[in-house]
Amino acid sequence: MAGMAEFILHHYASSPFSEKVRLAFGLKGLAWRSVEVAAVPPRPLLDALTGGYRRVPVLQVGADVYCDSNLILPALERLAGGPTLYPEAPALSQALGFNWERSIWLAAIGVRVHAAKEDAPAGFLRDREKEYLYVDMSKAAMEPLAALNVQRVRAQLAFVDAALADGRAFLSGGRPGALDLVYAHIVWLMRGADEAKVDALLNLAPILPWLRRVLALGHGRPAAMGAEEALAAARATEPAAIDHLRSTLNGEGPRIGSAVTVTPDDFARVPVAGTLVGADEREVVIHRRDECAGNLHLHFPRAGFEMRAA
Ligand SMILES: N[C@@H](CCC(=O)N[C@@H](CS)C(=O)NCC(=O)O)C(=O)O
Repeated sequence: MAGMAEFILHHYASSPFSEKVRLAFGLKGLAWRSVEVAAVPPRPLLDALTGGYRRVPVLQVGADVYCDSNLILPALERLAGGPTLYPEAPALSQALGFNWERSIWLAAIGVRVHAAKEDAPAGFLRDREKEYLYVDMSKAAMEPLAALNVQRVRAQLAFVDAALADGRAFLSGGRPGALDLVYAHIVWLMRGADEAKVDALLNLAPILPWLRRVLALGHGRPAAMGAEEALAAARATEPAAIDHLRSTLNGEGPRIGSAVTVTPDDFARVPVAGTLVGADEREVVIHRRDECAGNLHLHFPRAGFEMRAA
């Protein structure tokens, strides 16, 4: 099953959460298939796999679809070989990563927009405001908060400065891990508009050697794949048996076999409908059947998502 199936990442180049996953491929030295999706929907072939989950990145392994980088990294750790993504305290690293991304996402976008010379294209701004961020990302709307956003980001990055001050190569010590990737991809996003400006604005000099080490992990070995081919790969196989969850569901909440929706609780709150086939305190798995892709298991993290009876 998964051991034989290829890792297929649906992503686009400028997506920071995708960059986190690409760096995880690099850290592990993995070969993978790269399906480039549009930065602005519609993405009908990806929707066929995800049931409408609207965000990127998405990892496909045969007929198993992993939504959200916060589940994709643990899934890679379980399914792939190579160096560990969690050289220290895996659960703490996941908790800290989750909270860092959550707490800083809007401010980081604000810094990026502030550093950019021009607005993003109108269609992009419209889509992100209506369907994803629920905030206007134009310079006109974001500029009034620029100084505050710099403060917010700077206050968090001070922890990174301090963590690296003893001369360690990576946040957890001598070996790179997921924690490095979650901090680095947000800094990568902000610097994307104008490196020199952002380096000065955020006083990044003390952490640039670390950032360069993390980005030098690279992306592993991607090979391009078409979206049609990815759909065919899902259709050609059945979802893997669910044997990795720690417990079955008990107590409150929908029962296995019942109809549910799973919805992000922050951005792009699009419900995905299916039949609950597995859940523990970390992950929920739903089954859905798609005309083109066949039987699918969709995997979501519990943190940051809401499961409800449909
Ligand atoms: N918590 C999610 C966040 C993903 C996310 O917000 N991705 C951005 C791109 S980096 C996105 O989907 N933007 C809207 C879009 O591309 O449709 C994860 O870790 O995967």
